[in-house]
Amino acid sequence: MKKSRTIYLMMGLLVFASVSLIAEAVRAQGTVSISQDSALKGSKLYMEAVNNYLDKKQPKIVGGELAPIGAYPWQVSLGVSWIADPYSAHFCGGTVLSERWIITAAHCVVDTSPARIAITAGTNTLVAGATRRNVKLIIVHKSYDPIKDDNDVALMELTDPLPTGIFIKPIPLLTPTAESVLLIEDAPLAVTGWGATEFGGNKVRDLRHLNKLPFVPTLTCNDVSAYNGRITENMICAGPRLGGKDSCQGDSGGPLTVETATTPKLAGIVSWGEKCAEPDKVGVYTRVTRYVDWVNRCLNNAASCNQ
Ligand code: 4AZ
Repeated sequence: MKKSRTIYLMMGLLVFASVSLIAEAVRAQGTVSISQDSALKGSKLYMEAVNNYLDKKQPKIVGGELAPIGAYPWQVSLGVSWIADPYSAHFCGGTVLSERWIITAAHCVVDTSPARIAITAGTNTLVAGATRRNVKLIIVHKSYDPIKDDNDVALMELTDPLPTGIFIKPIPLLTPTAESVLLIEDAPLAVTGWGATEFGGNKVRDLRHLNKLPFVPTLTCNDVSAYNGRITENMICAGPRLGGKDSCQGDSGGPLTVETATTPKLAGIVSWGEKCAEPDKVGVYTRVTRYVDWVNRCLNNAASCNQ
């Protein structure tokens, strides 16, 4: 009698323990959030694209126009690799440097592993069927400073080469010597992207451009009415001081180019700004000429360039 009671008590305890364990497991599963799932981690912009996609939200160049087809064959879209629709997947822009290399902003790809990104190239319209490539290596500049937005530059190596031709074409980097002649007050620059057409607005399916964005000298851009000393020697500014025309959210990482006597050159990378298209708060771009040697070293020998 006493023995069987002990057995019943033990069995009861066992059942209680198992049920509690299962309940705990179910509860734990319910509380796993996107940000805690290490398989779903990425840069802030990457996570925004993921969350918009999961929330089924419609997924931003201000004051621009549709870019002519094939006019910017170096432009690519950085997308979330597991989202099939390139428009929903899009979270940043990038620029083709060669068949296997893309340059973008560090803030687009920091904290994001290569397998989570796919690039779309050779198209103005972000639709299925466009050329897509996976990424095998991300090199974020070792001096990237997310607080000051300084050295906002990164390189990505693709797993397979891009078919270069009329619609996909690398663009050369602007050199420091050319820069001193070309980047002068009000020199017309071009910026492109699938980003928002207003601050807080949606990204767009068709590539847009601004092709007469005036270069703003650093002295002006650092004025108290503008960025009050936040523009470092690794940044350039472009945009009308009255506002109205600017790059915006979703354009980050994309190209700012300058026409030369021969072919256009990459002068900047969309980096930051206070809101978009506001008076005095013109767009701030990574100054590409500062990284010509670094890029060349990385493209030659990715293993040793970041020291
Ligand atoms: C952004 O949030 C962003 N006006 C990009 C560019 C600019 C502002 C914000 C420049 O990605």
